[in-house]
Amino acid sequence: MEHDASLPPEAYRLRVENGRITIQAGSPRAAFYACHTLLQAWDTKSIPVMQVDDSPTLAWRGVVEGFYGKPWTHNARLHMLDFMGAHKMNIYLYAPKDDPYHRERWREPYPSADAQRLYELVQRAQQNFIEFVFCISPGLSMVYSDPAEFEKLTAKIEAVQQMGVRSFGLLVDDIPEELQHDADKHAYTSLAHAHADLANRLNHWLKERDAQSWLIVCPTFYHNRGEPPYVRELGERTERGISIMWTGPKVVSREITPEDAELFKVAIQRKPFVWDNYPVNDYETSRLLMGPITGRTAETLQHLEALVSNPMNQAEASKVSLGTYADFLWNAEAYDPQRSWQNSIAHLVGEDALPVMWEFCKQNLWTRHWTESPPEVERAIEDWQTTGDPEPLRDVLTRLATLPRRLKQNIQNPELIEEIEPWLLRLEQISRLGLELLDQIEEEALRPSRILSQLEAIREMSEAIVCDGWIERWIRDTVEELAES
Ligand code: LTM
Repeated sequence: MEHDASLPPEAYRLRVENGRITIQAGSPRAAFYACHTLLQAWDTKSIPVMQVDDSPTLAWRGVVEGFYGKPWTHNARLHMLDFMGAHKMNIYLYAPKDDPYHRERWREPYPSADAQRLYELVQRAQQNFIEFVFCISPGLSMVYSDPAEFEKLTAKIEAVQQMGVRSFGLLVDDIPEELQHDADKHAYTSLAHAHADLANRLNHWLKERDAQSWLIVCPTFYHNRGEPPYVRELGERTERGISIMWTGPKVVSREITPEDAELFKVAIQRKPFVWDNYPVNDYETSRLLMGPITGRTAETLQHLEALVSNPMNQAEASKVSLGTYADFLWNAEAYDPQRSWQNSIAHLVGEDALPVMWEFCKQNLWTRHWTESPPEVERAIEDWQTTGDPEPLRDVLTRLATLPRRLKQNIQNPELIEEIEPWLLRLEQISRLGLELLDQIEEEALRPSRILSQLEAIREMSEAIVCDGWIERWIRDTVEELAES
């Protein structure tokens, strides 16, 4: 293994030939990635002869733990950092909205047990060559112009700096869109003025202590095409070198085009740092988002500084789409969502369990922001409605009803099973009820109140939605129609 200073920092050359493995790398991180490529190619018996010249499409690729609701557990985070390292992701933003010390109680220091856990995360990130970004969200209550408030902010940051962290996020998303305090209304002409001033002061404070430090700001208006005056003013007033986040044209952006990125870039006078709200499900906790990332292109990435995915509250389940993010961000030109999706699932659950897990993922792709073509069962329902033949629909429902059992038999990942249990249960119960309805119709023995009360009982058991809710709707509509006629 040798250092080759002529290579870009994350690039490596890997040769497996003549019984020798040679790695030339632009940095220790690149050498680490070369080793992971070797591990990927190793089938536990041999490593194929190969020549790999590799480097990423985008410089910063990773995850922002930035959702509302139950934050990930400590173990889930540790495993996530290992997962990210193995997938050549290099940045993790710690920003769980419901960590009280990150947002509501931002002024207070972390209790020692929490600080210890944070320290362990920082260490684990370092082992995986991941930039750990500690984020703080003071905007709900901070008096920006008050020097005492600034001192509290820097005291909090200093404690994390001492853990070896050099990158910080100042997040002012999801706060009032106007200045709240009289002192600030006197000191500043606008919210953007206050945010830029705070960011600049914090950046100076950081740079004085460590010239390599990095400040990333998430603005209050983070989803647009650069139109709000706030965005332009923030871009103008915030010093170069401070990064500015953006979620695309929408909060949850189905697409982020190069044109969108260019417009926002011009407004903020730097490349945007994308906070990508997929596969996050905090706005619709009844759903899982198990699809690959789509709607962004290699060309989009040329306009960005970084892209981090905001995942689901379910850390393990999020790894399906995160694996596809990793592929896309590393080699966007070659990215094939379907192939990457299957590889990602296989990596998570093993080759043998791929077909059954893939089947499960296909039943969990929809939210109101993220629509896909309808599930297979919807087509089977339509066919039944037009032909009257129940058999194809019976086949689909039988497959769905047995999917949870088949999945549990094949998957050795208890954390994943625990996370997706409500959706497994719903899939089994609702498919069985659908089968019962078909039987009753066939036997001309429909018992509407029995079916509807079971439907209600299933609904009350959990909020989980599978197959975009098609089976529930079909059962209810069919029973009501038949009962009427
Ligand atoms: O997206 C941003 C910058 N902020 C919040 C996130 O914390 C939240 O997870 C997502 C999805 O609900 N939406 C937001 O506005």
